[in-house]
Amino acid sequence: MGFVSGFVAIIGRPNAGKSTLMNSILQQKIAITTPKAQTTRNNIRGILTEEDAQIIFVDTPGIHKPQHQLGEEMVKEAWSSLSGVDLVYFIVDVSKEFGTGDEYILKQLESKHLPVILVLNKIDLLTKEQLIQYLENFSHKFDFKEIIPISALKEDNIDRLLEVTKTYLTDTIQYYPEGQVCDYPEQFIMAEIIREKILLNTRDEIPHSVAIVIERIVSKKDKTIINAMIMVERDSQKGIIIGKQGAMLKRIGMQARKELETIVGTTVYLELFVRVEKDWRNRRAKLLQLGYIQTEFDDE
Ligand SMILES: Nc1nc2c(ncn2[C@@H]2O[C@H](COP(=O)(O)OP(=O)(O)OP(=O)(O)O)[C@@H](O)[C@H]2O)c(=O)[nH]1
Ligand SMILES: [Mg+2]
Repeated sequence: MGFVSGFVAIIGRPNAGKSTLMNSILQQKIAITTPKAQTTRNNIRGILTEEDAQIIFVDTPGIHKPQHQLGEEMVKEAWSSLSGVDLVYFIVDVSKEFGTGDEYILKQLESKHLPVILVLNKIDLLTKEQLIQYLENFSHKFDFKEIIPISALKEDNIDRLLEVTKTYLTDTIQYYPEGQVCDYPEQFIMAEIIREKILLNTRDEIPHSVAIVIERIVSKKDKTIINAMIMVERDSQKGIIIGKQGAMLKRIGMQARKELETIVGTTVYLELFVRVEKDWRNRRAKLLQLGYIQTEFDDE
């Protein structure tokens, strides 16, 4: 077989392991991952280039019932990933029961007429018998082209998934230059890394109420100065993010700085400040500013 290429959308409920799978395929952290649902907010392309193939994976926000405009945009974004793709991975967390959320996604997928691979993720959490039971309950729910059990976290059976994926690709164009692994600017990943540290250190409503704006990056030979604004929805949230005598903000800043240093390759001076933007998740102008709505005109 010669060189093949194509696009694969990774679709599923929040927390199924979509971003973990993408990172594990690319052997690099492209997307942030956390135990909190609704971590990913944008479609993110990850590009795998091998001698015989280039596969462009689209990691997407988890499909859920939206509670505000941000959620609506995220779900819209996830579905928009399907336009033009050659293949869909429908990824489920086998440690969770098949639910109405999955049922809803499958119903929507029916109308798309795309080949779908059922990716059973987190098999490290089940015994063989449990997995077989799960399969029996699930496999007849849709005309899946293939069913592939994996562990995205433990990197189990990923090569098999890729091997099968290549058989569904028919293009021969190399879409991206060799060496390019993702499609977003460095500023985006900087903001995401800071958001990840906040998600990992906070709970309840806070993770969902936070957005990051990179306000300034100054690159010098041996240091990078990054100013970032943490947007929250209420004064009380601001207080929690800052913490007692600034302890929480300090911890978030330290964790983010460490990781930022590994990607920019210099010492990083990270200056964080917190601003309250009341109810930003329901304000169109804010969502546009934050890049959660691409443009005024991109609704297919
Ligand atoms: N045990 C186990 N945990 C996993 C596996 N894959 C992902 N996880 C964990 O599941 C959680 C969610 O993973 P994510 O990759 O952020 O999930 P997601 O589908 O991208 O979630 P959203 O972006 O919120 O839609 C994280 O804590 C991961 O470490 C796996 O194969 N096994
Ligand atoms: Mg994700």
